[in-house]
Amino acid sequence: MTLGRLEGLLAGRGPIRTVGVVGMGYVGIPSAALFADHSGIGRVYGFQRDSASSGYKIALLNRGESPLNADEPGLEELLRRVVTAGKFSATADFSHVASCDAVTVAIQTPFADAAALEPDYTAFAEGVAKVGRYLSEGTLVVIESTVTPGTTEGLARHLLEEGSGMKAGVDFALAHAPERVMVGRLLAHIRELDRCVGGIDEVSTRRAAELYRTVLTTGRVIPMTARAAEVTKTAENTFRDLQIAAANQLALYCESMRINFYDVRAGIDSLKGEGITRAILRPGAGVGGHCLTKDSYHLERGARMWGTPDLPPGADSLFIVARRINDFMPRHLFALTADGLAAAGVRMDEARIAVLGWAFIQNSDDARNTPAGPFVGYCRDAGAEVAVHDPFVAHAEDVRISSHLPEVLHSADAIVVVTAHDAYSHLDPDRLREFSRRRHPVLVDGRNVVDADRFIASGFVYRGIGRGDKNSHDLVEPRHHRT
Ligand code: SAJ
Repeated sequence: MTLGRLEGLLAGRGPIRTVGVVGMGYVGIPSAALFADHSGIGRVYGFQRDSASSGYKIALLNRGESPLNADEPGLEELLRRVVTAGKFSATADFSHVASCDAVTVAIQTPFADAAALEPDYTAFAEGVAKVGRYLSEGTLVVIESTVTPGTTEGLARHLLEEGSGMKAGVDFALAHAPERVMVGRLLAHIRELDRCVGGIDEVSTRRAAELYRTVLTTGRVIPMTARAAEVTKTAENTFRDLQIAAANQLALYCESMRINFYDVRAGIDSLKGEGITRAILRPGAGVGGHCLTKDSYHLERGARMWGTPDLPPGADSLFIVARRINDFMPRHLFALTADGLAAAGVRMDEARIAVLGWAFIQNSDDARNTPAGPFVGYCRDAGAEVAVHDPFVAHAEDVRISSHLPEVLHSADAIVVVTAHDAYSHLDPDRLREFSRRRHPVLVDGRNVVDADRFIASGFVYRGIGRGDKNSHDLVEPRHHRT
């Protein structure tokens, strides 16, 4: 059997022994450390551009320390082990790519303008171009970043071929293996979650599968084409965003029909049995983070890059409508707040609003694309004064955040729960009313964390997302009230 040129080059290299990982972020660092910890791999380079914002990571990593601010079980010890063993080092010198049998690229791919489906590939393209410049024949390149379907065979392939003067699928192997890691569980997820591995051809898929088998424990390689892997990654987050949007829309319907969304949710959940599935997620103040807020746009852009899908004429994409519903929720939270203040007889432009939670997700300091941002903007645009509390997030652009709840609650006309931090799951209405010094403070529950009846009984004006059964309750005179 005559081996194709690429197969011959890979056979000539033998098993993968030297690996490069581009992008020392929350995906690249654990990935590089795990490759370095494998007995069959002799050397791993962590490539990191020496930029003002992240160049500091190079020295930190070479001391065996992690620059990630989240608590990642086992990562610091693993880094120390592989650095001490001389198997891993971080560097800004991309010329070491020339000695790598495999190079993975884990650089973020945000959207410059999501509505216009315009991603910002600046950092990604810079990193891939540097790999191309030093690429040697027979090397495997794997794109791990979440990208628009078609980017691996398109932009990435073009930059690698242009930089190296070589041809993908002939002189070097090229694949996409999207990351599925979640902060706080990075090492576990790289080892234990199944890994979709998609080559631009069979030979590339096989070589990429060989690379990831070195770090997988219970996770399996799921081979497919590069484009199928790109669609899998963007679609798995698109479907989560869709499920959240469906819960949000149903919650808005329940509010207008004066019923409790959570009764309906429990009712639907009771539908069990063979082959019956209903994923009723939770409505809320909005969808933040850097996965769900962008991956639907990558999928949409990819689908349109490959021609015009056969869809009902004039119908908006279900996935884009879902994004609009989720991005509408901070606006709805503002409408509930305005309605509550009106019921309490307080003008919005004279109101002091206490925002509970800045992080985009409970019990985390991650505030990327947080729904609290637009909500605070709407309040300020309407003339209200805003104070923000968060037990995990200390700083945010043009917002002062306090971790001292009584300070934030002082003289608050409205108290709005935006993030479901555990700190807000046992709020006591009488204490909150004392801190607020208002006879009828407003409590707006954006995450279904408070007991509506207790707050109403304590004299609060209550409003809650999905709580159509409580949002027009009568005002109760508090038993005792000290101003
Ligand atoms: N949210 C809701 N209702 C829900 C669930 C979430 O409003 O029922 C909101 C959250 O408050 C948050 C946003 O959506 O603002 C995103 O929450 P998330 O739980 O999806 O957390 P992410 O953004 O960190 O998503 C990541 C993704 N993981 C990767 O991309 C590797 C996603 O695929 C995972 O499903 C998710 O973690 C997870 O399940 O933890």
